[in-house]
Amino acid sequence: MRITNGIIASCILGMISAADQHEEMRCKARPGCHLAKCEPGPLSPSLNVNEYPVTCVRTSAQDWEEYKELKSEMRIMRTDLTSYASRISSLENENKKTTAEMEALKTKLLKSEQSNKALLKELNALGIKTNDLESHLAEPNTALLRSCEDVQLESALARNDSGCVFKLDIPEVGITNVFCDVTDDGGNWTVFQRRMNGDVNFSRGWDDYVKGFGDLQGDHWLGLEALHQMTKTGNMEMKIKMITKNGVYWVAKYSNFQIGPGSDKYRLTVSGYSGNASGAGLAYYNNQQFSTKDADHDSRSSLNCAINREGAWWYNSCAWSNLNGHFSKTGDKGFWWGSNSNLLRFSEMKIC
Ligand SMILES: [Ca+2]
Repeated sequence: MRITNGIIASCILGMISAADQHEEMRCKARPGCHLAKCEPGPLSPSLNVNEYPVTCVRTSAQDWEEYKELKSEMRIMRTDLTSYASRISSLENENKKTTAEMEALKTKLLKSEQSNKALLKELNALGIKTNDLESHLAEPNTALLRSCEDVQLESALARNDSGCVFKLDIPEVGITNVFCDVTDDGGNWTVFQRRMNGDVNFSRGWDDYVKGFGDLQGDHWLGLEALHQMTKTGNMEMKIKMITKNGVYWVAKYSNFQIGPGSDKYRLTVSGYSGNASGAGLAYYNNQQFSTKDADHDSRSSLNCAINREGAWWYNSCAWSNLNGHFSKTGDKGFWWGSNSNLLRFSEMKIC
């Protein structure tokens, strides 16, 4: 009987057992028998190995040689498999080590990135400080002055016949350009209101009057917050220069002028009048809050004085003066002082 490759394969697979080896050995002892049958029958500890029931299969010498050759290859493959398994185990260990090293590197990288961000932030802060210093050096004595009383003409940003534009550092407001009148009445006055040509619209809401608006060398309003910050310590004079529609010069000067905080709607405190201006002046508005067309803080409950008088002011109930009122280039109506019949063509309010 010629064994097939399938049988040989089965034998190879089973050849690892001691029983198979014994069977093969016994078969070899028999003449003409080259290969033991793969299944020798039940093993019994009581039997000597030579007494195992064995069925020998006669096969050709060629098949026997092929069988032995396959058996040899199988041993080699086993050795290879063992070697591969060892190699795989080694690679797995290396992989674990590499993974651990990568995790450590990731942690280092993360720390490094955080450190870089902090450094970048510091560098940016240093860059900003450097820019500030360079800016200050380029414009000496401009960024650290608190009021027009401290300014020097050579540090003016712009100038005209009556004064100059300077850069002041107003507390809580910051760097602000203001117009300083350096010619009038011996003092360096900070101008906070001017009407001279009607080029700037003064019919504005609360936010604009708080922040300020206009052209510093022309019509403008400096801003209620700046006024509060510059007058909150007291001892401030305030002067108003006016020119009537008929060309008469008026001056209204107050020895005490102070504007309250935003939380109190920039309430006016004013006293100590002197001057030649007609009418009741600012006394009527002493202790009044500021009102605009969108923020009614006046004493007239039946209407909004700012809308009714087309202005923004420390309205009482309502007004004897209205310097932020409508500017009429034709002169038919306008901003006025003391009475609405006293129309003006120029006004300038300033503190010192
Ligand atoms: Ca009202």
